[in-house]
Amino acid sequence: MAKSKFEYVRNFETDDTCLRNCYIVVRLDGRNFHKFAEQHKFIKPSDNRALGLMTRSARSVMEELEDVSIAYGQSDEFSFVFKRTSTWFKRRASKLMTHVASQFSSSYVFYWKEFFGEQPLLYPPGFDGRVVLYPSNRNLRDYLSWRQADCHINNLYNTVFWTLVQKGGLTTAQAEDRLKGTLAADKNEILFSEFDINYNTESALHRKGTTLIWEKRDETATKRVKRPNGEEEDVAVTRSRRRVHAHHGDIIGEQFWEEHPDILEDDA
Ligand code: DGT
Ligand code: MG
Ligand code: MG
Ligand code: MG
Ligand code: MG
Repeated sequence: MAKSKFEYVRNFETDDTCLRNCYIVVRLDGRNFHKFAEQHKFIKPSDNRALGLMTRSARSVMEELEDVSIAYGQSDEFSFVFKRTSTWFKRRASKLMTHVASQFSSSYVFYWKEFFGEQPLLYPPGFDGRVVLYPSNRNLRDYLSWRQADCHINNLYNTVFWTLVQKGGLTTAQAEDRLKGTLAADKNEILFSEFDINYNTESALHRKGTTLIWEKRDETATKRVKRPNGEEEDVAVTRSRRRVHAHHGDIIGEQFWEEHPDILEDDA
């Protein structure tokens, strides 16, 4: 086929192929969610409807796109890890990132009502995206540990802060003052001695965030079958199905990785 004289403009496209052998991480973060949370009356400090919707949208990304082996989310962010051997979209960073961002954003709007019910969505939310490559299993684990540590630090702070305000009667300015310079141990102590709250038994979803992975599990369903004699009967059929499962445990230590050895690929 003859090429048009305009064809040359293709050469202006830049190559953004992700380096081979590296895990490709796409992290999304809600745009201006400080304001979005206020306007949609998110519960402080953590709103289970908002977290549930984030997780539902991330699940849609994993189910609709190829090669995401693990995703981790907290607050208004979610990270998606593509297998290091993935050749999806020829590993083009812009394609991967925009597919993740658009699938996530449209799902967030699509499933809004399932989580927020009568609370209307007041304007179309947006998410920024970035791509980061990690060449080793250690680097990838440290990345995920970094995000979970961030979740912990923010959640501990926010839990004490809002407890001081909501249960302790402090103003937000007083609570901020009270927490200035305190360490994690001090914050745990305030919760425990002043409010009888043991931080470690607070919601795991809030303390640890959400990890999504693919897992094979047996699922049993009843199926109606027709016997040779013409009679119908219900029989139990068990199938092993691969599904996205949510975890709210620690991913910094060894245990999670020992229990799920398929997520990381060999460092070669
Ligand atoms: P950005 O990301 O630079 O466009 O700006 P923001 O405002 O999205 O800032 P970011 O991402 O650093 O912080 C997330 C904001 O979202 C933070 O202000 C708290 C809010 N947020 C996230 N989840 C919840 C929630 O469950 N409840 C409430 N009340 N706020 C939340
Ligand atoms: Mg930000
Ligand atoms: Mg944000
Ligand atoms: Mg954020
Ligand atoms: Mg097209």
